[in-house]
Amino acid sequence: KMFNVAVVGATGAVGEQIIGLLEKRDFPIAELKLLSSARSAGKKVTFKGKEYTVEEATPESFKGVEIALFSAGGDVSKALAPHAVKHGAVCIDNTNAYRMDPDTPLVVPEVNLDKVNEHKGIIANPNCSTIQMVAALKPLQDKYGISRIIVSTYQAVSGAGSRAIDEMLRQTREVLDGNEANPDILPVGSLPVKHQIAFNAIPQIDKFQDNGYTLEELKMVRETKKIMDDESIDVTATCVRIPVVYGHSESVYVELKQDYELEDVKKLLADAPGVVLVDDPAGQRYPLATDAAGKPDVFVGRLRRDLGHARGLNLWIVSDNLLKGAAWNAVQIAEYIAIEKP
Ligand code: 11C
Repeated sequence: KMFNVAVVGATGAVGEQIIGLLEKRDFPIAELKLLSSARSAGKKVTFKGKEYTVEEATPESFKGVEIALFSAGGDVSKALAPHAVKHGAVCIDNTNAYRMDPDTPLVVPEVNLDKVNEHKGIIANPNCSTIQMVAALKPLQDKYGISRIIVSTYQAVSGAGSRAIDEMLRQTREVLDGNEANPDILPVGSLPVKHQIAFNAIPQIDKFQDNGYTLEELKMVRETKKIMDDESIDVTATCVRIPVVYGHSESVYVELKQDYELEDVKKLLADAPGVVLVDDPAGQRYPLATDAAGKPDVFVGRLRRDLGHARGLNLWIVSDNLLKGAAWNAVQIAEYIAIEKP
């Protein structure tokens, strides 16, 4: 069977990757609609050698659409996904709009693919920094149980969109030319205070909440519990933006519920779906954002036992935030719906 597919946010950093993956994976598409906000409507996008004109997304755009992939921001998903559902489409939403809605499955295929079958029209794709962490930790949860996670992230600017990439590159040139860097977008486009990202580390991703955490940090806490289906896991996160273009890196400390042997954990992760173990201290080999960029996998290394807590384990987890962190996870779900679902 072939499907009528819509991509909402077709000109964005994630939308571009989704379109590239649909082409590369030869997704069974009958008709493709490329949609965007009014601002980007009219732009041309090539898919399988054919030029498409991006149209403004409206409630009526979804007539006849069977699978809709949304990545145009939470407000667009809130406004339009219900219309797409009314027209009979299954929506895979890359935004924060529906993730914590109890009626909406929050899916990382390597962790909880079965939840897709419970959808009521919308399936949420988790936040990029959450996806790569839970994909790597799931085998440990299954074998040993996890009581606690402490994560610090080193996140690429592409997570804040293509304009943030441009800003980082521009500021780098400004500083190298001996000029002042002009912050314009980061850390949060809609807030008045801006900070330099070139040659810097900004400990703020998204807006601060009343409890002193940023929304990005709370996404990691809440989404991890929901995807791993265990409210009892203690999760604490510190999310930091660094001047890397593609690939989020994470220092993750986990406390397991049962004793473990390091060699068993290595074997478990080496065999885990979607995970690549790169852990060779003698050869100075470990996951790097520059190696992960452009690849669909989650890379894990620097495995070592905590020096104080016998069931504590440290890991370094890296993945391309636009691929497994967003577009690839969404297309995996779409492929399940279109091709594999019983
Ligand atoms: C970032 N994680 O790196 C964000 C981008 O909720 O899907 C993804 C935001 C989201 O800035």
